[in-house]
Amino acid sequence: MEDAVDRIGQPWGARTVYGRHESWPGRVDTFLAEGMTSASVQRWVQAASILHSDGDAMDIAVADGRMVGVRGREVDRVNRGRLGPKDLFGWQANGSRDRLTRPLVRRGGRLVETDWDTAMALVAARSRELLKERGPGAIGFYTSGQLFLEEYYTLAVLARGGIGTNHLDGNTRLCTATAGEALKESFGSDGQPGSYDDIDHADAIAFFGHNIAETQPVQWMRVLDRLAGTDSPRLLCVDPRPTRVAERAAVHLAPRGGTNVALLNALLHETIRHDRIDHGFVAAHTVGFDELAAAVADCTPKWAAKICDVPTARIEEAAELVGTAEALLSTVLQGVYQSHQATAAAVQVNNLHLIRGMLGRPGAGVLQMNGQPSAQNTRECGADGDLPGFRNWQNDAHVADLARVWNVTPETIPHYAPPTHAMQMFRYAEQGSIRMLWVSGTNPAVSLPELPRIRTVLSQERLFTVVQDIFLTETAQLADVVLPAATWGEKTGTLTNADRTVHLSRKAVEPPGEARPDLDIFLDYARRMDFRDKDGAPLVGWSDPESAFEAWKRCSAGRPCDYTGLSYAKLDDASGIQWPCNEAAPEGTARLYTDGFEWARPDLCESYGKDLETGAAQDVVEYRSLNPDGKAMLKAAAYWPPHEQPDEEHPFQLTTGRTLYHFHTRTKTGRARQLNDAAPDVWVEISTQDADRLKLGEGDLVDVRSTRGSLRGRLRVTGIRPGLLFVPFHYGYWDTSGGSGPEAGAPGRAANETTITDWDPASKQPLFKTAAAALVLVERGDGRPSPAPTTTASAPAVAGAAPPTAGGEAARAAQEPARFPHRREEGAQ
Ligand SMILES: Nc1nc2c(c(=O)[nH]1)N[C@H]1C(S)=C(S)[C@@H](COP(=O)(O)OP(=O)(O)OC[C@H]3O[C@@H](n4cnc5c(=O)[nH]c(N)nc54)[C@H](O)[C@@H]3O)O[C@H]1N2
Ligand SMILES: Nc1nc2c(c(=O)[nH]1)N[C@H]1C(S)=C(S)[C@@H](COP(=O)(O)OP(=O)(O)OC[C@H]3O[C@@H](n4cnc5c(=O)[nH]c(N)nc54)[C@H](O)[C@@H]3O)O[C@H]1N2
Ligand SMILES: [Mo]
Repeated sequence: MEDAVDRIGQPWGARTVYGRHESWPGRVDTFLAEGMTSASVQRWVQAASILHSDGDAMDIAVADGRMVGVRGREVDRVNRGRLGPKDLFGWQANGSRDRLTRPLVRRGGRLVETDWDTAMALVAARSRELLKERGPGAIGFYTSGQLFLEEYYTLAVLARGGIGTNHLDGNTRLCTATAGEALKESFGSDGQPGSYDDIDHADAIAFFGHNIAETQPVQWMRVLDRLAGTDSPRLLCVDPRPTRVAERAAVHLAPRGGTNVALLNALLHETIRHDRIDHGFVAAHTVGFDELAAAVADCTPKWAAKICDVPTARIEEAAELVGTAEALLSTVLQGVYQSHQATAAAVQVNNLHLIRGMLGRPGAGVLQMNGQPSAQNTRECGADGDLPGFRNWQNDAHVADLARVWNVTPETIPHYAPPTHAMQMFRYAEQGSIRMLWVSGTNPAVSLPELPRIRTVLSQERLFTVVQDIFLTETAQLADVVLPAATWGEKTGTLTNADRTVHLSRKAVEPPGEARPDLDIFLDYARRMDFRDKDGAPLVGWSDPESAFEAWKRCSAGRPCDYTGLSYAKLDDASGIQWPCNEAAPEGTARLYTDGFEWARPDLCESYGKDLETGAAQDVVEYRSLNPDGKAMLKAAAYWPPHEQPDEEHPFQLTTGRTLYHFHTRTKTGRARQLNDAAPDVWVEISTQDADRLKLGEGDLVDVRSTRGSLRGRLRVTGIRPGLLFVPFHYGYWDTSGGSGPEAGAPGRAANETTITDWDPASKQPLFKTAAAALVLVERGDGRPSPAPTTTASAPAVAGAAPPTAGGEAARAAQEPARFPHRREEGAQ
């Protein structure tokens, strides 16, 4: 193998330079376990990454029935062979000795092992009892963005069509609810307009609250490769931290937290003032321009500069960058989605593209980004607060159509109110109307806001909790029944990334012990509950991943997310394919809205829209009068300040998020040595100015306190904007040294000990990015730096304040030149 590189120390690997409108050259990244060579690999099994929404295609190396490594798939449209650090090393967690291998049930207060039949009989018995005594509203399901399409669809059918409950949502509520909502508000339906290929063609790329370098490192490699080539794009980065993206940006704006709407309104104001508008596009394809223009008429850069606390001139430069681009690509993620005006802000990015006619052609696109690997599937299968196939719960014809697909009566499918969102489900559990909560593939005891409250909700005696996971997580420890799941590499299914690319991920090895695929668990439950359609046939009539996929195809037929042209065989052959894929588009569809906004028609749209400020749902009459012919909708929003503002007692803004090396609550990345060592414990980022003022320094031990709770970590002094603290949210109380439970009175380290129970009015996505906090010194550092990486946004402001993050021999991965001929130049990133 050539070019082995330490991919902890050099996360993005070597450059493969290319120019505008050229195709991105391949580079095949491979990591094999110690002692393994390509020759000792017995089989390569097709898969795609489940540690972000990029959809990096890879093959799993198998020897003697064990996973022994991974290799990027060069044929794939998404990554052309490249892998990021989590892709390369994360799979090792599958083989951890502490995987769950048998079901557990709570007896006499303790979780004890049992067999599947006992555990599932208990779950079914409790479900039946609750259905009889309290009705379907007593049962809730809280699922994930990390399972497979087949699993979500099965869950949606059994929950909505079988149990008949309206309480089914995913952790996608915390993740990409705003992406879905913003697309519905602007285009009438969910569905990502753009394509990753737009990176090849754009002359300007704007990142709004998206640290793509760390959270989608492979697409960042693509941007880096273009930056190193001819005719490279100009970048705009809107992020209060000095991310790697910010470093490479032509214009970096570091606004005060929660002020995105003010900034975007100023960008719209400038675009309109300079008449940088595609009038033909606006007239042909949109409604609402005059109202938008009036709403931003006073939103000058000077006005926004005060609110956002950034120089007026920088805003003008940003407006010039997005306003004069010939092909603008914008991406939006959690810096926008996890704040109080999430949908309002995300919609303004859509507006910018609409008034500039920047949609539906190469390089001109919007990516309302997803986070989790299969969040798109959670949304399209209706395992979140939507009906399957982007059907409109307020439209009786859509409900009837779904009832036809399931062969049930329309009344069977709850549609009396909007499907319950996750934050509301936890409220119902707290208040006692939900009595059974089935949690699959998510760890709310670390990832939901205000953990002291969540722990109380989950530990209640009267709430029967089922947790389906691969480890005994913080959440599983509070469960009444724990079901051991098989995971990626141990089960087969499909997943769809943020640019609608569908991948097939095949089973490579057997799961440990008695662990079972999530699909099998849901199917077992459906059988035990004996759910029937209106003719008495089984409601869930499939038995394995492929037949579940075929069932989903029937449900997706004729919908925006049409899968009817796909099959397992086709996905095996071709690697990733973008939906819609049907008779009209047998090879898939690169971009939506190349030819109008058909899905926004009143009879077709997924939603009649909401008031962006209050979240109030509009009805069909209002929608028809706003948008009778099905065009894109320009919806304006006024700026409102964050709900919680710093004050004397809590003088800092507090924001939380990710680091390159960890995934969420670290159940996988914390068990992969290379990744864990790169970022072994929590830290707190503070600006140089604040540290100097408070006489604090690198490595000092501090408490971050809010009115909800506190966490303890060591300080890292960085170029973050003054007044703001950042804490990575990955660290619950589990750690590799065996720490497993909160010691009474011991300080926590989870960011969510401090975050607030509050959400965006339209998307109901909780606010993880805007809270107020106090900082208290606990103990001076002993000269050792904080455990934060130096390769990322957490790099110390003073070079050398911490030794460079490196992975050494154990993290060396091969980078092979493309087999297909492409121009290629070498050089570390
Ligand atoms: N390494 C890694 N990659 C991941 C994941 C992971 O856990 N680890 N998780 C995946 C998932 S599920 C998701 S959702 C994505 C998330 O991907 P991102 O959204 O890129 O990640 P975050 O770190 O949550 O937030 C992005 C940035 O928002 C900035 N920010 C904070 N407040 C504001 C604000 O008010 N305005 C603006 N403009 N920016 C602000 C933060 O400084 C931060 O750099 O990543 C996916 N990829
Ligand atoms: N403060 C703060 N909090 C946040 C965020 C933030 O930026 N700041 N981000 C939010 C976002 S965007 C997200 S996506 C969430 C993520 O939050 P979670 O979803 O709670 O985090 P994960 O650690 O990914 O949890 C996934 C769980 O599924 C298990 N698992 C893995 N594979 C399988 C499988 O195949 N089957 C089953 N049954 N289980 C499996 C894992 O062991 C793990 O326990 O966190 C949210 N919380
Ligand atoms: Mo997410």
